[in-house]
Amino acid sequence: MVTTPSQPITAPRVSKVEGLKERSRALREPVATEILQDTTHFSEDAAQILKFHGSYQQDNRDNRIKGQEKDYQFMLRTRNPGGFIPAQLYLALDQLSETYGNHTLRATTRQGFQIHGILKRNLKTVIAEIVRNMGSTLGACGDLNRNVMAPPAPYKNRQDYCYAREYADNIADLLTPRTGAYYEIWLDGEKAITAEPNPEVVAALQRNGTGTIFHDKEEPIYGTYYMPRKFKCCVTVPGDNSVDLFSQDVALVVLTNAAGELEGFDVYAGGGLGRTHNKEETFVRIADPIGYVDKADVYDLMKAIVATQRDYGDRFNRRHARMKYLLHDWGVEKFRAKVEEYFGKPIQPFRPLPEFQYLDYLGWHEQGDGKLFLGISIENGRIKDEGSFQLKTALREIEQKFALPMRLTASQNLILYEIDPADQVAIQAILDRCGVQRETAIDTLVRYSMACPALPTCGLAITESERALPSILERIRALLMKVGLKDEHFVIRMTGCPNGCARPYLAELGFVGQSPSAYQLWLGAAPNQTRLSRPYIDNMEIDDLETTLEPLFVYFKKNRKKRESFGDFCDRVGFDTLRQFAATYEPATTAKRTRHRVGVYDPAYSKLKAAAEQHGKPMTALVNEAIEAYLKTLE
Ligand code: SRM
Ligand code: SF4
Repeated sequence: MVTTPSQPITAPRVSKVEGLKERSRALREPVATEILQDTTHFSEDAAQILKFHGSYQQDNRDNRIKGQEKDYQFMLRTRNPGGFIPAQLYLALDQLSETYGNHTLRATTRQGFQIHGILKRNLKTVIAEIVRNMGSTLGACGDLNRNVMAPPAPYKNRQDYCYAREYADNIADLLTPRTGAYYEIWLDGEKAITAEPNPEVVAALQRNGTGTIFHDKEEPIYGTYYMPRKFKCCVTVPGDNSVDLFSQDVALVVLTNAAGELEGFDVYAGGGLGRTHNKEETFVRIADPIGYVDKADVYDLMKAIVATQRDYGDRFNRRHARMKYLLHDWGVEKFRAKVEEYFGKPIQPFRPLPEFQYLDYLGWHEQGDGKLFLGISIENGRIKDEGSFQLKTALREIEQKFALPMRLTASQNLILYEIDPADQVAIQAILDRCGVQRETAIDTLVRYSMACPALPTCGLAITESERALPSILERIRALLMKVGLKDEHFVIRMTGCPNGCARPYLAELGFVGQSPSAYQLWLGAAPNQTRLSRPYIDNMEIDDLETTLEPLFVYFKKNRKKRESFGDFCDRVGFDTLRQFAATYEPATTAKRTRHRVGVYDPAYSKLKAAAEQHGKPMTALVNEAIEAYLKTLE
């Protein structure tokens, strides 16, 4: 029996950000006033509201000098459901990053692009240019629904994939902020040319149901206060976990009938990875199965879930304001019952699903209609030109010549599609000439790794991440060689703080910034990202990487089951066993411990990189040769 929603409890006190949202006049102020001022940066209050427009105020932390003004700059993030980037938008972003940014583009872990390094005086030009080129940054950050993810594979002959992309677009439309502030501030009121919204979405927006819609003309779903915190969704298909669905606030799984027609969706809710060191009220959580919904009801169910979090999410403690805490505090049954009150009917039982797989879609594939698609690996998502590696130039040349649509992936890579088979050789030749490695040549540790940006742009970073991971992966590969696991690979992810932007808690080996030169080590997640990892070491100095990991790898080699992955193994044997073995472990060879510094400034790393370029060899090949030469000296 479903009742109408009870009145949400009004929090006696709310956080400062709630007041800012209320006074912002639907996200207009103080941004509208301060953008006109000739200053290098916004006030703190305006910077909070600016996030809803897709921009973060940052400073280059490498340039901080005590007593001097910070080197202020802005990060802009695009919002493109399912990672879709038309060729025209890509070329515009490429040009904007050259003219106004730091000459790089960064593919994010939620299928968006970021430009870093924009000055305040150029922010309006850059946003306006993005919108005029079919893009948007509205709602890419802030307390509302973020970029909606979907599998990036552009299959044309798989109806389920087509539905996943279509519904990701529609849910993004449903939950887009309606305020006119964005166009008033950045385009002087000029309206963007966008595709007509889906009529079912328009109808859903007008249907009040049982309290899901506010009587607020400007923001019918969000109302004056928007959401208590960020909100994240994805739509995927059975078996495809290219979107890390268990980390999402809401994940929908497309279910089709035998004829391939859409029937409805399985629904998961309550995932989230952000946490704070030493704050026990914050923790990582994977999404729970909530139930099944028919396709006709999916928008109403999404509205009901959003309304539940909107009205009952914690508006006082922002650390505790994500929907995962509501699920944790209430339990699934109570959460489901509250959602049903808004939904107006019972949610149907969850339908069984096959096992999920992690898929990265790198390399050449048929897209199902005679055309091809190509997945290109972007190390840590950074599209740049550096020495003989000219990925940015290659993509520009390809887009100028072939105007291919693009889909960004949730693992910071990209897919070019609609490729005429006659153009395959020419496209591959551009990539080869520009030093972009084919997926088969990439070290598998690199292929399955991710790092967040961290220093120098992220204001919350405690340690290096993007700049440190390449040298750390080299060291791990060398260690695997040493213990006789030369071809082994597993998912490694690193973040510069516990917020978890590169989803390290779903990696088999996760590094989480703990103090300037130390990381927490998380182990035991499933290789298909369906189980969380757990903290194995709280504070590992990066110098101790080899001494920490070597016993684990040796024990893994000796005791793993056939084809058991590192994450599954650590989970199965348990951390007590691993710790016991590590405590008594004597390295077979007494390899001298070397001092390592974190990041691109690591002298050993820079030397190796220069040698690799000079000899035209991958860095791993040089490391392997050096290890083999060293081992020979011991024989
Ligand atoms: Fe994130 C904050 C970068 C995906 C959890 N994230 C930030 C900020 C904006 C730092 C800040 O608040 O000042 C980072 C900007 C760094 C920079 O210099 O660019 C930042 N987050 C990123 C990106 C670019 C990382 C990347 O390697 O690609 C990702 C952008 C995705 C996008 O296109 O929208 C990114 N962030 C994530 C994810 C992964 C995901 O969404 O799938 C998470 C964990 C999942 C989750 O939300 O539970 C994530 N970011 C956070 C949090 C912790 C939120 C929480 O629940 O406590 C923060 C801090 C905050 O919100 O207070 C944060
Ligand atoms: Fe910044 Fe932390 Fe996110 Fe890395 S994980 S980008 S350091 S907030």
